[in-house]
Amino acid sequence: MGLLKIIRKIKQKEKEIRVLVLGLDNSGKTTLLKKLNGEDVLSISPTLGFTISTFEHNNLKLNVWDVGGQKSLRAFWRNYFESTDGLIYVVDSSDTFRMNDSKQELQNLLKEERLLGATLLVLANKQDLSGAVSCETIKDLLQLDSIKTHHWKIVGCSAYTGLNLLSSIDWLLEDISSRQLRICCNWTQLRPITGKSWDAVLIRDSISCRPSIGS
Ligand SMILES: Nc1nc2c(ncn2[C@@H]2O[C@H](COP(=O)(O)OP(=O)(O)OP(=O)(O)O)[C@@H](O)[C@H]2O)c(=O)[nH]1
Ligand SMILES: [Mg+2]
Repeated sequence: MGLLKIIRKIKQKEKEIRVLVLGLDNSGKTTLLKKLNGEDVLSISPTLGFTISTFEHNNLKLNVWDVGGQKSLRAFWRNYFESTDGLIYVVDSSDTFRMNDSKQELQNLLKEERLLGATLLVLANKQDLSGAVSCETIKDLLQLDSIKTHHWKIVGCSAYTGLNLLSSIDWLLEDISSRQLRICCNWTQLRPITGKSWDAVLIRDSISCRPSIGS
């Protein structure tokens, strides 16, 4: 069995992947989650608190937290950081006026200790609009190249048409899985368990990335 398959199996049994979706209000967070869930995307109201959705994707169970992005609500984002495996940061690619605010909010998030282990996927949403700036431009405006603390990727997408939504989630999950695999490799290198096969080591120790005390 491939190692990623093993991790997926363990994840299914022991822990679901937790994904936090943040970004300024009106960036399209709720719309893109509804699109992924096959729901109607034309009657969506601003999120005033948060919504949790559960998805099955590539045999993994995702708990996705969609938190309202209005300015008055951003102070509450920190209440959702704990145990986050992946952060999806959504940008309205047509909202050049607020791009600097978006950059500032993202930079604040990247300083958060509780998000340090999370993979970052930036979604440059609303690429279907004629006024949308390109993914490359948004990468520069948000200064993503300066990020050294997180694995990151930016993808241009459209919550309306579905462009690139699934493939970007694929990347996020692969990155989360492979990062956990790397951490678990480190554990096994640090504390080899004699007589145990890779599978046994992985199943016992990997996903929480904590050594099992006393073994
Ligand atoms: N053209 C276009 N409009 C979109 C797209 N995604 C979202 N919208 C529109 O953008 C507006 C805001 O979408 P929401 O999904 O409510 O945005 P949000 O980020 O959840 O906003 P908050 O809940 O307030 O944080 C709605 O009018 C959507 O129809 C897209 O890909 N293309
Ligand atoms: Mg919303």
